Amino acid sequence: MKKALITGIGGQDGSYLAEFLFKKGYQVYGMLRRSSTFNCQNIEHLFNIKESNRVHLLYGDMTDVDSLLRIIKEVKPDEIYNLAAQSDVRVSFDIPFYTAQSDAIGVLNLLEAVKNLNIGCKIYQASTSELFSGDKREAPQNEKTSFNPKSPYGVAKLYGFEIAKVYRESYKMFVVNGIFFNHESPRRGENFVTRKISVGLNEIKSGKKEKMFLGNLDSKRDWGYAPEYMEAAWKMLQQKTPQDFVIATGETHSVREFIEEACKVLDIDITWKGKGLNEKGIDKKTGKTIVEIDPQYFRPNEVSYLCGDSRKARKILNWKPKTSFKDLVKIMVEADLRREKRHNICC
Ligand code: NAP
Ligand code: F7E
Repeated sequence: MKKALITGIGGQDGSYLAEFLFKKGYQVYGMLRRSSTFNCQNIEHLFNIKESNRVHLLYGDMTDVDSLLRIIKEVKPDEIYNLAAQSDVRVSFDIPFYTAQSDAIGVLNLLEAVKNLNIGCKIYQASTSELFSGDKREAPQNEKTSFNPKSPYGVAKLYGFEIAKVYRESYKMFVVNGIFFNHESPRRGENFVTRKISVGLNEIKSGKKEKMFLGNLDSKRDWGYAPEYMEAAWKMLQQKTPQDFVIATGETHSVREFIEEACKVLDIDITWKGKGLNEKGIDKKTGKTIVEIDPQYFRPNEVSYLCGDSRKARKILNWKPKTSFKDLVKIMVEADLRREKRHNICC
């Protein structure tokens, strides 16, 4: 039975990947960092099923090389999926040192641990479209587009990308970078914009709050559905030779479009009034303002336009996205609607 180690198993991607590998018959090991509050909501269900002895959790941290050595020595995985990271781009401007420690040096810690233990396992490194500048003239972005990150997060991830390549080329290790564009789901953290909108509009609809505050509504992202992206990560490790891939839908939408689509799902008729910081989203039926701009959500620097070209993955991995933008929004908003209803019954 193949053994896979997932760092960041409790996050959005880690939880979907754990499910996917479990279904494929893997013995799944997840690295979790210690927290004062329970941080395994996304994977709880995996422990309530038959054969739950195929999922194991171990405490460790990307910034603590000793914990990585201990875990890798104990597990001896065939595949490692390095998903653990301080993944919030805006927050990376507040905590750039920690972001560099976990997202850049953490990758080096992992590669060194595998090299020194001489385990010979395959490694997937979670890279990102935040490596690109977001300049529309360079879109759609693919494996050949130049990198020009705009945030401490992007720079830390660029180090992770390059050091993974260096270890692949210097030590003949099987290490691959997945340059993944934004991918979302009902398990997305609530501070990322898609989930913030999905949760926020449901709370407005149920009367729990009056309005929500957002940042740059004109920013454009290539949003896909997270579980499909985890299949691509697995496929990348099943290739004969290690290579990097862009994974994206090839469609781009603005934050404003995401809000409009989410409003349709909840039968809210939204109209926009004003410009810049004074722009407001108004519910036509009630006349109430439901969206306002708060400059605290702007970033010191922004990646404005992302649209990925995943032709290489389509050809070599035989991977393509299945969920449309419209369906993704529906999946997320309806999941939060059910959650909101359950919550209202319980409280
Ligand atoms: P996520 O939900 O934020 O999950 C990240 C996970 O990493 C969390 O479980 C977190 O644990 C853990 N973690 C953070 N710092 C750690 C550390 N120092 N040591 C050990 N664990 C640590 O992120 P995601 O959306 O699943 O993304 C997975 C990976 O893909 C990340 O590396 C992200 O940067 C990258 N990525 C994501 C996207 C996307 O659109 N989702 C696109 C491109 C790349 P806690 O729960 O304790 O915080
Ligand atoms: O922002 C704009 C914001 O935080 C998307 C991470 O998974 O994907 C993610 O990074 C856009 C940005 O994701 C708000 O300015 C407007 O332009 O949801 P986000 P992200 O920064 O694209 C990449 C690929 C990763 O690798 C990262 O780990 O939405 N925006 N108003 C807002 N964003 C947030 N968070 N909150 C707002 O109120």
